[in-house]
Amino acid sequence: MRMEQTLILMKPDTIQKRLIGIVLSRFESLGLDIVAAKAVVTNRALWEQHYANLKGTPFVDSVIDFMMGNFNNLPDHRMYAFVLRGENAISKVRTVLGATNPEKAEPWTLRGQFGCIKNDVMQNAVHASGNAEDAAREIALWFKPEEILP
Ligand code: IDP
Ligand code: MG
Repeated sequence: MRMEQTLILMKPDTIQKRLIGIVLSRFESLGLDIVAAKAVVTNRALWEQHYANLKGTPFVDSVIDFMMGNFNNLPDHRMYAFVLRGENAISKVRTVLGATNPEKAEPWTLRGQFGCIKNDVMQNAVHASGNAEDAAREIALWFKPEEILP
């Protein structure tokens, strides 16, 4: 068992469907602590850094458009970001999150329940860090050290 931190972002489909509370509740139920939380107006430069690991893929630009809310007609480029902390937080969250493609996600997972049921891999409810290296990079990108509980 390892004490870990992971970055959570509520994707525009979750924001639009007003499911943030339910999603957060599922993470709290895992015994994880919310150690940072904020609402942010994002810009493309931030997303390009966040999705540095997707650079060069044919879909990175459309993922960024989607995350900026351009598909959902949200009133601004808002995003809700959280840091969760706990034993094996990264893998616990990924297990509850389910497969990237909601159509392939198990029905008890967040993506299985709240992702787009049609084969739209973009509308998959939540971003969560994939591994410890990504988590450290992503948390440093979205939060200043003093915004995270000690
Ligand atoms: P993850 O969110 O499960 O970690 P990643 O492979 O890191 O999945 O991809 C980041 C995001 O990019 C996914 O959540 C999904 O929204 C989008 N994505 C992944 N693969 C594709 C694809 O083949 N076409 C379009 N969008 C994709
Ligand atoms: Mg990923």
